[in-house]
Amino acid sequence: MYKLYYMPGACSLAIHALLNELKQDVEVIDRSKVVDFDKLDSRGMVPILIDNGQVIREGAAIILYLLEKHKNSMLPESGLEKACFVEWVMFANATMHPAYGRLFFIGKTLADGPVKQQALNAASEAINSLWQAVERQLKNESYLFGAKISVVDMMLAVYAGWGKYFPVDIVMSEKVRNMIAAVNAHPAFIKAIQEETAASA
Ligand SMILES: N[C@@H](CCC(=O)N[C@@H](CS)C(=O)NCC(=O)O)C(=O)O
Repeated sequence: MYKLYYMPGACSLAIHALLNELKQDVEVIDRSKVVDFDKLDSRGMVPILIDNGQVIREGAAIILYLLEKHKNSMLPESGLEKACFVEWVMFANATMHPAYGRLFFIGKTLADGPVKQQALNAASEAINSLWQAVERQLKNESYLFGAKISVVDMMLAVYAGWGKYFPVDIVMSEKVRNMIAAVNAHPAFIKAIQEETAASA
């Protein structure tokens, strides 16, 4: 059985939902309940996946590891199709996630006032243009890669939930909002939230 270290509502939720989608057993462990979390050389962050005693860090690496290990219809076998899928995993993990990360950084480090608000606004404008890129990729489909959900949709839906913590206007088109709503109604995603809520109680 896998072990996954998580924080409620954090990016680790997408990996948890993916494990559920792949029908893999996982023990989820709330980082805040672990005294020696740093012994895992976590760099202070979740997600961390433990597979048979082996520690795997970095969300994108964990996702690609799981998709290569377990049969699924998300990861194309090779070539340009695979490159395109990996591009979007990286877009989510290394572009959209850090764009939201700037909101958290500003929120934590700047004193309340006009300078902080200006910085938050600039960060949210950058996020808005990334959601436009998501809209272009969606075309007229429900999810980024067509009618079937993929881990990229799940990652983006997790980050989309972070905007509410800040006094900013995050703008998403109806198509994007529908995709996020569909992820939030997806059984593997709902199950992951329920399991994390129970494990953190
Ligand atoms: N590049 C890392 C980023 C992970 C990351 O930023 N994790 C956040 C949660 S979304 C975290 O653990 N932050 C530590 C904290 O808030 O104390 C990855 O993809 O695994």
